[in-house]
Amino acid sequence: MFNINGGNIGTATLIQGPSGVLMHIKVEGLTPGKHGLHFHSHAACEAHKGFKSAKGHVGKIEGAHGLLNPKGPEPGDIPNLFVGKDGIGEAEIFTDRVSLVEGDNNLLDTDGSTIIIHENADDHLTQPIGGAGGRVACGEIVVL
Ligand SMILES: [Cu+2]
Repeated sequence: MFNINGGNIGTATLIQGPSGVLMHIKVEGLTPGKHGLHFHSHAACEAHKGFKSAKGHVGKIEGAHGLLNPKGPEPGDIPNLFVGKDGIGEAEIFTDRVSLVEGDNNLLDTDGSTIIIHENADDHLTQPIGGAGGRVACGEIVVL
């Protein structure tokens, strides 16, 4: 995971299980509090472009963003990351709405995918990104 200055702030590891993807993320140097966390649809982390080239959420559906949205959620929606006073954020998150294998919402499809950490909390309801604000960190999802 890289911040907007290109600095390496940590790692996210994803594992495909029998019914979904388990992610462990640990990052540092973020502002304390909740940060929106999503899977975005293109494997491109360009800090000088504000990580905009990562494009929108995986499986974007207009009006359907948010884990608490009756029309949602979008496949790329996952819970917020909590960052402590020490600037460290760590979480284990499971979702069955994306995968690392062939099929719908495959994070390893031809244009790849990214994990984006946003500036503010995702309220899981406001369109289009839960009021989460700018993109502060980005990680391309790759096979190691
Ligand atoms: Cu996002």
